[in-house]
Amino acid sequence: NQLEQLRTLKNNLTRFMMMYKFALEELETKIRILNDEFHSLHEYNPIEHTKSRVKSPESILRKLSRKGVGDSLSSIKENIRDIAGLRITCSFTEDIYWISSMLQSQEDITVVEVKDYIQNPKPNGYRSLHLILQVPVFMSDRQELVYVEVQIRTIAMDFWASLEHKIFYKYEGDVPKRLLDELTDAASSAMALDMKMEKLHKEIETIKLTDVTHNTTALEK
Ligand code: 0O2
Repeated sequence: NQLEQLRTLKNNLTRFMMMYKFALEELETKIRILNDEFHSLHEYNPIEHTKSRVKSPESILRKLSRKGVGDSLSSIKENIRDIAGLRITCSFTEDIYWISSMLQSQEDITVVEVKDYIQNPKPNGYRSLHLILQVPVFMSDRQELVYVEVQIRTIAMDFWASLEHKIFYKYEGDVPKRLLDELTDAASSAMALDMKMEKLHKEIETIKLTDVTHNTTALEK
């Protein structure tokens, strides 16, 4: 009957959305392990923070109609690959590539797509490394390969993207030219800051290494 059908639909939908939550939890654990291991070896955390979200049903529907694809669960699963989103904010640009390669080399992860907006920033100045991954999720009666979009950026890239996002929404996409120019200019400043911070960080690492070598040699004498 109709009530039974509704109940089945609700259960299917709940399980569908839960799959994305589980995939995010798995990835977050992987990231925490990498961060803790890195910290114990190098005495600093490459990851400042992570943030995950499951896309809202409204946003999924908007994207479906923008892409002009069907709204069955199998179509949503295949066509909307950022239902599960994980954003990783790092200290330095080189940490972004380290985390990305560590994730990509894990056996249970499939790399579907890599978009490098750091090597190739968007015309507005947006920079970030995007990975579309597939993560296996084991449930009581089946295994699902779940798409997750991972965005990896520095604090400066994240600062810029959050402000740009707010401005874009405030003006509903029709941002005045003066503000667009200022945003592009701010993106260059953010890039310059990233380069300067990374240079300083490398200098400090070299000094730390020289100190260790010096102390070890002194101990051996
Ligand atoms: P939200 O609310 O953050 O989820 P695709 O997913 O491949 O169909 P697209 O746009 O080609 O669509 O993917 P892309 O370029 O990888 O961008 C996807 C996400 O990256 C966006 O998600 C944003 O989070 C972020 N992003 C991309 N370009 C910009 C930008 O110019 N400014 C800012 N602030 N963020 C950007 P959503 O779904 O648009 O939004």
